[in-house]
This record gives sequence, structure tokens and C-alpha cells, in this order.
Amino acid sequence: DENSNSEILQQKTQQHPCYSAGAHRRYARMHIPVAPACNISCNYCNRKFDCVNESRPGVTSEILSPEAAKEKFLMVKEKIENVTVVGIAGPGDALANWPAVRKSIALIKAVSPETTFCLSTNGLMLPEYAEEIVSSGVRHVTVTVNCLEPEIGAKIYKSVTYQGETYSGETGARLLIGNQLAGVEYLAKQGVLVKINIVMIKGINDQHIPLIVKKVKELGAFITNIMPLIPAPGSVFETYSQTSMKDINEMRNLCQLDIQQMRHCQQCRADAIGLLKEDRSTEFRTCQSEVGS
Ligand code: CLF
Ligand code: SF4
Repeated sequence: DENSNSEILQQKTQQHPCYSAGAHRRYARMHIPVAPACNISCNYCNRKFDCVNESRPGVTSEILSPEAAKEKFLMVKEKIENVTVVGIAGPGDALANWPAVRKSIALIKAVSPETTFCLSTNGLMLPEYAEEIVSSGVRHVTVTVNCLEPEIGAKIYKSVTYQGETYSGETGARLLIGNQLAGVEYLAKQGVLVKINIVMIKGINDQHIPLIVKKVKELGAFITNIMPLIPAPGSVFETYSQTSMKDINEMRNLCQLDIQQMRHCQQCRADAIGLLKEDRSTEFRTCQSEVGS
């Protein structure tokens, strides 16, 4: 019934290392790198690297098929018992690879029904897939929302490819922002715990972040994660400076008045495994392949 469902969700969230500050020293997550493609082009991204929306630039991952991801999960689970969460965080966008992501979730769920699944997305495909996300049992979704205004978005997103058409500038940004906000609202209404990642870019969206936070709170978001820009080599923003943790923490302190803040994010890899502060992915890597462009 509804009460016990919400109790289970609460318990799962308390054991989710990203959603609960108290959980990250005790519970581990495993990212399965099953999502190589992306449908937008962020100026802070170099596609050779993992999705910067959720991960630190400068590291590559292998790509796994859903079957291989399940096999790897079983191997990991045998060695690391406290893995409570399987997350999909790239190296591209989880929803630009939805058929493979959906299949991976189903395969792992079949062997481990107690596992919590977690997705990270730029949100472009949420209008198409939010319903399926919910019906597949996912209750933890991260959407990266860097701005509410197309004018700001035009400085952050080079292009947005949606339903076979590629849009640039404010047109692309407007489409992306609209889909993100509609998706966040829908998911939150369905009881999904939505985390909003915000990449803080000095001189571009930093002054605008409190407005983003207020807006996503109004739409039902659960927590926000304000992250520093880490300029990726080869990206449009490669010459920008990294946002200082002093600036990040000041912004978090301000936004804390509106919604709880994640403060322990490690901007981890798309194939990260283990506690947030102790990545064990190298122990489980089968080959070292570079992600295609
Ligand atoms: Fe992975 Fe992201 Fe789920 Fe966590 S990571 S998909 S919510 S299970 Fe966590 Fe890593 Fe920060 Fe992401 S520390 S980059 S917030
Ligand atoms: Fe890169 Fe992620 Fe942006 Fe796609 S959504 S362009 S993978 S940072």
C-alpha cells in the first residue's frame, strides 16, 4: 500500500550515498557506463570524456552492453556488499540511450530486486520517457538545470538535437529548458526524488542560480547540487577558470534557505564504484577503451 511504499522509498533514500549526507560513508554506488550517446552539446563538455553534468572531466570509461553491465554488477556485489545504488551517469546522457538503460535496469532488477536505481540526465528527453522511468521503478533522478533563460542557455549550450532536428542558440536552449522544467515537475508529482545539478559558471550563470533553485523547489525538487565548473580540455570553456569552492559554498549557503543542499558530491566518473570518497572502479575495469566522439 501507499504508506509502506513511501516508507520503503524513505529508507532507500537514507541509504543513497548522494541523496543522504549521512549515507555516503556507509553505502556505495555503482555506475554502469551504458550510455555513450548524447543529444545536446554543452560548452563545458568534451565528448571524449564523461558527461560533465554529473562527472569530472578528464577521465574515460569503457562502455558496457546491458548484459555486460549485469555481469559486472554481480561481480561487484560479491566484493562490495554495501552497494545500495546502481546509477547511470553517462558517459553521455542516460535518456539519449534509454533502450539500453531500461534494459540494464530490468536485467539487474531481476537478479537484485532490492537495488535502488538512479539516473542522471540533461532532461531533454524527459517529456518522452518520464512515464517509463516511473514505471520501471526508478525513484531517484538527477536533472542538470543550468539556467531558466534562453539568453543564458545560448552561452552554455552549443546545440540541442531533438526529434531529428538540431537547434542552436536561444532556440535550442529554450527547448531544452522547457523540457527540463516540465520533466522535473512531472517526476516530482509522481513521487520521484528529483536532484538538480547546477554547474556554476562564473560570469555566465552564477548570479542566476538562486532563481533556478527557487524555481525547481516550486516544481517539487528534493535537493540541489551546485557544482563547480571544471574546465574540460578541448571544450569551449577550456580557458575558463575553475569555480572556487569558496564561491560554491557561499552559493550553497544562500540557497540552503530555499532547499537542502548536497555538499559531498565528488563529481565522479561514469564507471565509478564504491563509496563516494573511495573509487574502486579500476579493480573492476575489463579494458581501457576511450569513449568515442
Ligand atoms: Fe550516480 Fe548521480 Fe545517482 Fe549519485 S553520482 S547518478 S546521484 S548514484 Fe553523486 Fe557522483 Fe556527485 Fe553524481 S557524487 S557526481 S551527485
Ligand atoms: Fe556532455 Fe553531458 Fe552535456 Fe551531453 S549532457 S554534452 S555528455 S556534459
